[in-house]
Amino acid sequence: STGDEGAQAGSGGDGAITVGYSQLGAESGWRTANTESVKQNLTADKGFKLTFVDAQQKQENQIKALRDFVAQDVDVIAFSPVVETGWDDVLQEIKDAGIPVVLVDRTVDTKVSDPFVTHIGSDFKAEGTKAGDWVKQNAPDAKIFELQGTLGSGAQVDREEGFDAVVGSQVIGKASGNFTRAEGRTATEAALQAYPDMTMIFTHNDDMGLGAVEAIEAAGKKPGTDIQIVSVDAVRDGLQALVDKKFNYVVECNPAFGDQLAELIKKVHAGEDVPKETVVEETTFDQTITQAQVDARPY
Ligand code: GYE
Repeated sequence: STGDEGAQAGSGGDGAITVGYSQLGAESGWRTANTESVKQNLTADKGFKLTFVDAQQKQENQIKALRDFVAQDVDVIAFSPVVETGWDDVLQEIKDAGIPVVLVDRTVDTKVSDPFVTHIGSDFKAEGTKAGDWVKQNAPDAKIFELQGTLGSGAQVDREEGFDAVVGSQVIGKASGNFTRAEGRTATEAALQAYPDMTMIFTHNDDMGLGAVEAIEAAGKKPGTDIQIVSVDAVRDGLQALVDKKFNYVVECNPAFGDQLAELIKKVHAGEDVPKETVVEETTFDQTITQAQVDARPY
C-alpha cells in the first residue's frame, strides 16, 4: 500500500475496508447469533477493519455511534436500527459526508431520500403471516394475547401487521416485552391477570416466549397445552421448547447472514451494483421437530 492511503483518516492503511457497525443491542439469542455472524465475517483476514458498537437498545447511543463513524470517516457504515423513526438528521449527516450505508436487519422510516445503498434482512411481515396462517389452520378458536417486540421497531410493526391481517379478530390483548426474556415474563404475568380467558400467546420472538413459559408455569398452568405459544426466531432455546411441547409453532428468523453482508459491503465499497434488498431464507418448525435437529442448531 502507498503511504497516501495510510495517512487518510479512517482508512485501514493496508487496503482494508473500514466499517463502522452500530448493533442495536444484545437483547436476545437471535441478536447474539447475529453479532457473532457479523464479527466472524468482517475480519481482518477477509479484508475489513471493523469498529463494532452495541447500543444497548437505546436509539441515542446508536445516533452517537453513527456520528462517531462520520467523524472517523469510515469507508462504510452498517447499522441495525432499534426503531424505524428518528433517524432523519443523522442519516442526512452521513449522506452529506458521502459515506455509504448498508442497512442490516431492521428497517428505517425516514424523510431522507436514498438513505441507504442496500438492505439485508428478513421479511418480517411474511413471518407474521406464516404465524397467522398456522393459527388459522390449527387453532381458529384461540383467544390470543400478542406479546409485542420493541414498539416502533420494524420487527414489531411488520410481524404484527402480517399476523393481524390473518387472525387479528382473535387477538384479545397486546403488550410489549421489548424482545427480552425478563420483560416477556412480566408482560405475561400482567396479561394472565388482565385476560384470564386467553388460550394462546403469539410472541414476536423466542426470548419473550421463554419468559412467558416461566410466567405460565408460575401461575400453575401448562404452556403449550393450557396456553399455546406461537413464536418467531427459532434459536436453539426456542426449538428446545418446541420439542418439549411448551411452544407449538415457531417461524424462523435467520440471523446468520454475515457472509452475505461481507460480500455486499465489499461491492458497495467498490462502487459495484448491488440489489436494493436481500431477503434471507427462512423456514418454519412445528412439534414434529426432533431432539437431534435441535441439538444440531448452531445458535
Ligand atoms: O427477532 C429478535 C431480536 O430484529 C429480527 O430482534 C430482529 C429481532 C429478532 O431481538 O429476537
